[in-house]
Amino acid sequence: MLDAFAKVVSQADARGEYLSSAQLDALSAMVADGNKRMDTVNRITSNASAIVANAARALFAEQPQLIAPGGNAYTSRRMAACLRDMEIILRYVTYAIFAGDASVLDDRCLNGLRETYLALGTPGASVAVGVQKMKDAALAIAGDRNNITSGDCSAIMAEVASYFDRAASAVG
Ligand code: PEB
Repeated sequence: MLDAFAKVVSQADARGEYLSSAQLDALSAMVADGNKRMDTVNRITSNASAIVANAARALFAEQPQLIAPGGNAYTSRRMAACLRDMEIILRYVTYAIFAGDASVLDDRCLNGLRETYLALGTPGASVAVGVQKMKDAALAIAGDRNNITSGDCSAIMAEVASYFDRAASAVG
């Protein structure tokens, strides 16, 4: 598992090079904008259950076959597993945002997930739709301009979106 700093160091070390000034500038910009990252993680984390519950409700409204008898989220055991899966994915996305690097999400959550869903007979495409719905909710909450110092958040919002997209395309 790497963060943005360790990633740059390991890439430079693999080439036996010093850190370049472009790399130093990029990391320095990341530090300068660090409060945006922390606020984003804090907002998503403190609204995690609402993000999961609303995304799941919207998914089941769109794909009611999932909760109909015989569906992949039918019976409270499967429903619980489904909500838990969405919560796990959201949690790893918050780790990736915090670290500024996708490797924790890749290594500990997404690696082999598609195969797991195939083996379980769980529709990965539906999980991907649920992840996209979490993305929309998380972006709305993290990008809310109320009660926050106003500034340009487009870079961190695009980064947040990319981790959700990564999770969705890993299973969809
Ligand atoms: C991945 N999910 C399930 C299982 C595993 C995961 C390993 C099998 C074991 C179990 O049931 O607990 N676990 C999960 C994960 C990590 C991990 C992401 C990452 C570290 O360790 N059903 C639906 C929806 C979808 C869903 C489309 C959006 O209809 C999910 C939610 N996952 C779902 C369901 C099961 C499951 C298991 C229903 C239970 C499947 C079954 O037992 O029939």
